[in-house]
Amino acid sequence: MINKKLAAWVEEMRALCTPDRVHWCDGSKAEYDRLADETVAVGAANRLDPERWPHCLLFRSDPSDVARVEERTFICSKTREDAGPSNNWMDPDEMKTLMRKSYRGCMKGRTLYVIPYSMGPIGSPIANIGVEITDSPYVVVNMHVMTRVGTKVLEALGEDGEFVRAMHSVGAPLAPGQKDSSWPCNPDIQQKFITHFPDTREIWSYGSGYGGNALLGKKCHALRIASVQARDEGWLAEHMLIIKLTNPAGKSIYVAAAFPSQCGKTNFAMMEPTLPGWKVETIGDDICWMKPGPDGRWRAINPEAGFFGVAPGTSMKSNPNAVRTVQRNTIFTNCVLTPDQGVWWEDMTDAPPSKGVDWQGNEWTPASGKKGAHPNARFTAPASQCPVIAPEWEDPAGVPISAILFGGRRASVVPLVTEAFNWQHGIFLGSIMGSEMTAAAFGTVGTLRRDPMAMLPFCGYHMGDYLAHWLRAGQMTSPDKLPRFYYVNWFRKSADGKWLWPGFGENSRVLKWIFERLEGRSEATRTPIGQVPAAGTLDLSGLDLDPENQTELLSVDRAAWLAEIADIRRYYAKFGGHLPRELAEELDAMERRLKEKSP
Ligand code: O2Y
Ligand code: MN
Repeated sequence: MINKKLAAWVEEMRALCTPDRVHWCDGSKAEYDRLADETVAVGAANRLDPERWPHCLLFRSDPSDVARVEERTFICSKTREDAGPSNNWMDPDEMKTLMRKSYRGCMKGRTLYVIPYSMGPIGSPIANIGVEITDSPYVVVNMHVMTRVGTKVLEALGEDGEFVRAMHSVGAPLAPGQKDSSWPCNPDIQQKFITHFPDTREIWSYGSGYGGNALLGKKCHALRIASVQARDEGWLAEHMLIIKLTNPAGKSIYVAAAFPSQCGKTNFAMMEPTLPGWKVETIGDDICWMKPGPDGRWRAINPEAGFFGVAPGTSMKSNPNAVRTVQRNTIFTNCVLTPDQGVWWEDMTDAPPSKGVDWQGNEWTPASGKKGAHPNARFTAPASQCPVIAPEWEDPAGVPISAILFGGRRASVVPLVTEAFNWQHGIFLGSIMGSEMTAAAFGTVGTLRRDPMAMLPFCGYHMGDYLAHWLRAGQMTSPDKLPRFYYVNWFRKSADGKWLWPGFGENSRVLKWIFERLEGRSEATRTPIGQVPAAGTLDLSGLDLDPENQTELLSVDRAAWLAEIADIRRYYAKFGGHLPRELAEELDAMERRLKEKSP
């Protein structure tokens, strides 16, 4: 028996969008294969060489539709105040009136697909169900990979279960006889809308078919809507990867880590440690939902079932496990098509192919000096194919988190690793984290964008209230069960602009120090900003690091931090009365410590 609210909602949207057909997705392999064949038959996708790239597809998007669009993303909570200063806001009724006009008749000539999906293993107490309506077969096949889709979800939903309503249209109706484009969308940026109604747990997306704008289970549901559900229900929905870390003695812990977009989260989540005997296994590469478990520890699941990773820069050097993951059953978007029906992207191999077809469908050679793949080209691959996926990655009970890492790209000021003094101080460190921009899309390259807990673009309510929720979370379990916080920075540079830290697999050295801190086996030195590794406790064996660099990596430059304080005060002022008093006190306390003669 179909869920009554679902049946009514689908009928309402069908009547509004007037598609030619309605298809309820069952989530089967046959369904995936049929849709894949259809996209190839109409010229929307290329099938890659079945010998070398079995069951892989390549799509090319419209040049206007290549990434998330923050400026067209709205949080339509009841009041502007609820959405806070970091979100675009519009009154929910006004937004719906406006968007209904766009949705009216928008699926003419197309199929309306109903995709029941579960974020998290079906039946897990931490998982949550959504239903996406879309007119994009690209979205359907991607949702098959990124979430658990189909009849089994409808069964779990039952007749009266609640679900997140995720409405999507590419916004490109077809007149009778009109030939479809290979990437239908509304190319006018002002006509793209990625809107969220957190109070009613709804998402309405229009005009874009790309990634986070269209695969609504990911950023829209699992972060923006879920962060509000988590606030209301007493749990945490975070922009964090999750790894399992095992020491040479075979003891394992689980670590979550928040890094802003473009900071190498997927690489870190699949890292091959350089330290002998240490092992990193993947639970998730982007999103983490955590609830207090029956044992009083914070238990985490990866709500996703696949990876939607950035292709350019992914190589056997930077992330061999991602390269191995995407060899089959993978959907590529905006990569180069090689003459042998394979895919390529910048920095995938030392030598580029002699020629190919670029992401815009034009003949391309490396000598052209142009990029062949779009910088935000993507692979969509099943998590189960990752060679280092942890066996328990789908455990419905989740995994207990021992440590939470925060980090960003900071060329100066922030040491390699700093341990927070306590929960409140950890939230403070998470609230001041940020990254120096690498893409002009988000501001001037090199300028610092503060991004508390990497959630700035993904929090469905006021960031000040969000930080207050984190402080409350510290009271939800006994203090000895709480994870500890670490602020990390792999991107520090010397005065002459050279990287001080090699990064990648060498980051396992920092993980080893954290592991040993949690076991009470490693020493730390107290500084005004937190605890840094005591001399000799960070394992640098076999690493050819200049002793001066070693000192600089862990140094706390008081003058630079005092300048940072002034910037944080300006940043905090944006939160107005929503800034938790505890965080203002932490800032004052850090300033006092920095001005004291000794730590
Ligand atoms: O550009 C997009 O639509 C994707 S953005 C994305 C994808 C996977 C994981 N993280 C992100 C992000 O922006 O944080
Ligand atoms: Mn992300």
